[in-house]
Amino acid sequence: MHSIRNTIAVLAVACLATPAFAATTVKVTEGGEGGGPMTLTLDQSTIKAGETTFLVHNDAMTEEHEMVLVKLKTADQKIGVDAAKDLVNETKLNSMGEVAELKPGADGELKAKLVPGSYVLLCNIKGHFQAGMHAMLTVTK
Ligand SMILES: [Cu+2]
Repeated sequence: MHSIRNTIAVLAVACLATPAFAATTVKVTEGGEGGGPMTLTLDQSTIKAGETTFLVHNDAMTEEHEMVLVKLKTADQKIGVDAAKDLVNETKLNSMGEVAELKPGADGELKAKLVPGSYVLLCNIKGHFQAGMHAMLTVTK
């Protein structure tokens, strides 16, 4: 597990040191245990368009989390929750990829080429969106 984390750190440093291949890195931290409040936070909420790497860390002790990247039609688009399943209805959303089922303490990575617009990052494990696991990301030109 540590070697994976070190590899990611080395890659991130390599990217920063090579302007010709400059890409934005967004650090995503997820946390919260079953039955309690949960969080999904970004180290920056506005970034420039282009190649973007999301480095996702599950900071929870016992709970699995995931991260789904969704492009919104408008900044105020409502995210529909299927109340019976306690899940976000992903079929109605423009998903651009995800980091699936991260074990507690684990790290994951998602790369995407982002155009200007509004995005939301969310965890769609049962009940987690409603417990607070969503964050907005604005991409500018
Ligand atoms: Cu979650």
